[in-house]
Amino acid sequence: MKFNTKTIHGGQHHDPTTGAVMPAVFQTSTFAQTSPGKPIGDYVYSRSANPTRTALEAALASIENGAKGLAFSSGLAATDCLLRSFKAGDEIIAMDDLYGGTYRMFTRIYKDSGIKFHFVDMNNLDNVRSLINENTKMVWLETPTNPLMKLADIAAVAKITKANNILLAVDNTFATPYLQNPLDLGADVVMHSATKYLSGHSDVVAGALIAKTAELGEQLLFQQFATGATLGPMDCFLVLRGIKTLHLRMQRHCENGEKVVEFLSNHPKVKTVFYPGLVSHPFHEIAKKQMSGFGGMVSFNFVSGKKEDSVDFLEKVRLFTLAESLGGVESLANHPALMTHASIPEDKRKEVGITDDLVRLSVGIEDIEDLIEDLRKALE
Ligand code: P1T
Repeated sequence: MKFNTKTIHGGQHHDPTTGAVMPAVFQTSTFAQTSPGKPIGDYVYSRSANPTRTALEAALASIENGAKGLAFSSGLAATDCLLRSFKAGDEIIAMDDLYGGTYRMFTRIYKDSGIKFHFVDMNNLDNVRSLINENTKMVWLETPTNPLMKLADIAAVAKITKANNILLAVDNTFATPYLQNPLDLGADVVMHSATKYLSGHSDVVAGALIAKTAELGEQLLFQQFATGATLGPMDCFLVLRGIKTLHLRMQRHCENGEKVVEFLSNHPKVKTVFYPGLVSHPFHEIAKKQMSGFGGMVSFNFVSGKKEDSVDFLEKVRLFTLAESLGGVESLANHPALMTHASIPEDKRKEVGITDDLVRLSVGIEDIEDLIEDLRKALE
């Protein structure tokens, strides 16, 4: 099945009794049993499984080419579930630019429980090789990164992790499986903030893990069931509905993203545009190799280098809504240093390049002429 068919049909079937094309929202916490331990159907209690969630999890596994999909109450809940696989003394190597909430979880929750994190520039994979020792248990990639659009060569990192028997996890939120398939490139598990492109309509907070093997899927399923951050039936329905148009939306996000990049790149007030589709982007060659398009996320900074210019721009945009989050049909604009990445200490932010004049755009699927006009006016 091709990807554009999988988004609609992957893992899905009509309801055998009613013929309903979409699964019902099984808004129930529990399921009747005929005798103790003998449920009527396959379900017992909605934390362990719920039919609407089963439908979404099958769709997730299908679009990411994995053996098992799991749906969580947020992206961070999904990451948290994966991290529970590790114990004090274990070491994890991650990229040096990550979503602020992921960085906060690594450094303020799990570091205190004895797990050691290394944050490295993955442009040079010797940075990864030189850190590996017998305690190294996972490499965590976010590619492209939020907000600097850095990339890691997934296949090259996978060679290293496989040779050393280390798990490779990829946060595929920005690219989505429409543009990039980490499990096909050698990753073991994919994570999503399904709040973003997968659901696509800014109406739900959700997360996902997709395991390459059934064995890893079972381990994560146990962790999910035992800790309980599962996604509710209505939210599962919304994500499932969103996935059905993922390919169409992503196509337009990419088209609009490229046009916004072209406009910004030629604007006298704009210094650098961060977008993997730009030939000048330091990771462009990797992007061409592992992504089938460049997406709708664009960051840029100002020639003046002034925070006031970025704030002034963000106060002036009208069609772009100033808000956290990304990946919805509507265009959003964000100030990473003051908003989504404020939890990263200032010196660390500056070190990686999240400057006070950096703006991040999530380019939506509106008419591109209206979007450009909005940006033009806000940059006046
Ligand atoms: O917000 P939540 O669904 O828990 O997902 C966390 C998360 C994980 N990974 C990436 C790459 C993300 O961008 C996010 C959430 N990001 C935002 C809310 C934001 O505006 O950047």
